[in-house]
Amino acid sequence: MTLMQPFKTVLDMQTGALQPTGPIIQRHLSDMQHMYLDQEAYAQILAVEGDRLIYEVYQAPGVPEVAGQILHGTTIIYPGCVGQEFHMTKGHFHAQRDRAEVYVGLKGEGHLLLQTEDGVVEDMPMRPGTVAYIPPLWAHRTVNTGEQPFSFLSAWPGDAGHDYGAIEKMGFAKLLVDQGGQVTLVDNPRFL
Ligand code: M6P
Ligand code: ZN
Repeated sequence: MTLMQPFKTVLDMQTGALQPTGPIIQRHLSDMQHMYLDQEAYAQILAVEGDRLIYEVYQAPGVPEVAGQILHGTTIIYPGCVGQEFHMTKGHFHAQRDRAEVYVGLKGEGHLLLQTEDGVVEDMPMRPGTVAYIPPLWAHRTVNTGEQPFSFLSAWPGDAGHDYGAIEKMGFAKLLVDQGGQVTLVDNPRFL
């Protein structure tokens, strides 16, 4: 391994942005076409309002994606729903299944959904100060269940990689929906 310079970034606690940052990933509604259950609501939003920004990821710059390194950054999920389903990240397994991750809640209110390959789901509410441990073998998705942006810090092994395949096809076994103002976990009818 080559010697690398230590560095720091500054986290803006108000917005969740990192400074300086590496590339910023922005995911709009159209990047998540088949991920929301209510396809009519999806099409309606695109037609009437346009391609809304769902979430952004700021990744600390210059960390090589190799074993031994710790990739880290912040995610900001903007508030809102598609149909009844709250705004969320795509969600992924680590390509190397035996790699873990840590999330720290910064601002706003959300949930971390975790799921095994067998479809067992854990639902973990997250607030500022929540430190969530995502063990190896669990897929993970975050959901903004509040009315403000929900931001969190994450750190994961440099060689973990992202595997979106299974989640893109079937989603998670459970969905977080707004039922008359109540945050409710329901079965995903598309999950087989
Ligand atoms: C967190 C980390 C990142 C991930 C991001 C968005 O910041 O887990 O690795 O990329 O959330 O989640 P996704 O990649 O599932 O859209
Ligand atoms: Zn991850």
